[in-house]
Amino acid sequence: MRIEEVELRLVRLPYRSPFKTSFAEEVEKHAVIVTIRSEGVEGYGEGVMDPFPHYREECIPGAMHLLRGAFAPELMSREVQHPSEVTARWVEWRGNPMAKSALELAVWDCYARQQGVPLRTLLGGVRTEIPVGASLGMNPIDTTVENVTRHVEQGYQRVKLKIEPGWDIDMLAAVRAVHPDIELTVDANSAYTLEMMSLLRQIDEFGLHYIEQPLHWDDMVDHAYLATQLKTELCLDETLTSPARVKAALDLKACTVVNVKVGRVGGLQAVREIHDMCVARNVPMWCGGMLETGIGRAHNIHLATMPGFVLPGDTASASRTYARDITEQQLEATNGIMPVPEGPGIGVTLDAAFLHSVTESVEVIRR
Ligand code: OSB
Ligand code: MG
Repeated sequence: MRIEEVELRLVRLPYRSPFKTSFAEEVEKHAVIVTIRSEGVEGYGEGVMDPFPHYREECIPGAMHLLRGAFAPELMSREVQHPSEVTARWVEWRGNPMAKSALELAVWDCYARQQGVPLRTLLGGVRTEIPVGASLGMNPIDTTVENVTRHVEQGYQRVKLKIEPGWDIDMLAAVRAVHPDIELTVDANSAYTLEMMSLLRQIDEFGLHYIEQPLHWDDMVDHAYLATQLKTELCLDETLTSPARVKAALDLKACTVVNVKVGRVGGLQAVREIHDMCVARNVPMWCGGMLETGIGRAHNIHLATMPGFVLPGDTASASRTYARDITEQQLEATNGIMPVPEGPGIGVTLDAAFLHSVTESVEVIRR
């Protein structure tokens, strides 16, 4: 395929309610929506960087600089035979997996649309619907218990609670008092250290399936030690930024569950490599989320159809997060099951008028 244009669009979409984690309280989404145009067909990708680097170190201004000045011009300078080869062409620019992923995803979508097949077919997906859980931001304890109850009633297959030191034991005790047996996990987004071992041992007593990223956002060694100290399994998120780092984390036994986010690991080809490695080692995976708009959410659904995604992920109903999404199709789960959007590519299209109303800036880079 010959790519003629890359469009970079910054959008700002309000959340229905603020999303509070141990690292930030966010009231709106800042997304980079990438559109590529090739032989009359468009393809869409989404960048999950934030304006400032609170989750990992990438941020929107840096990603825009690289997309505009490096990845997009390189992509248009030569034919693409297959989307799986694209990110390998950018290895001379180190790191920056989220920026690379935003553009690579658009290439996969465009290629699938040109072939007239759903993206999941190109990925060897085996499911036409995926099991989903939900990630709940931090709220007062009574609100949290109500939120858990509502999500359980809606059929979500697991509930994940955001925690931080001081926002853990009482909250978990209150949730477990009402829901002793539900599939429950916690996500600390790097808020603990090994000095807090007694707190971590208390968290260990709540029958959680796993604890997600308790320690430093780039660490493996301390997580490997922590894993020897707790009964509860560890799942890494922030630390896993490439197939090589997933391999290192598994070799070190720093985690036994893998959260895959396509942006964090550098695109769908990286996801495929991680997938095959985890399947070969019998390591359960699930698809994480970054509160994506309908574009990124649709990509997440397609990738989670691959056979190794055996645990319910975070790709919940869009309506939990947004009053109105930028896609014409609303991505909604029923009874903890998210259908895969039908049609070629990722199966969703942009709602042009609404997209326009939430756009901050647009730039088009041409061959
Ligand atoms: O750590 O999984 C995370 C959202 C933004 C940044 C990091 C995380 C999250 C979530 C929300 O937990 C998942 C979602 O609903 O998309
Ligand atoms: Mg996480």
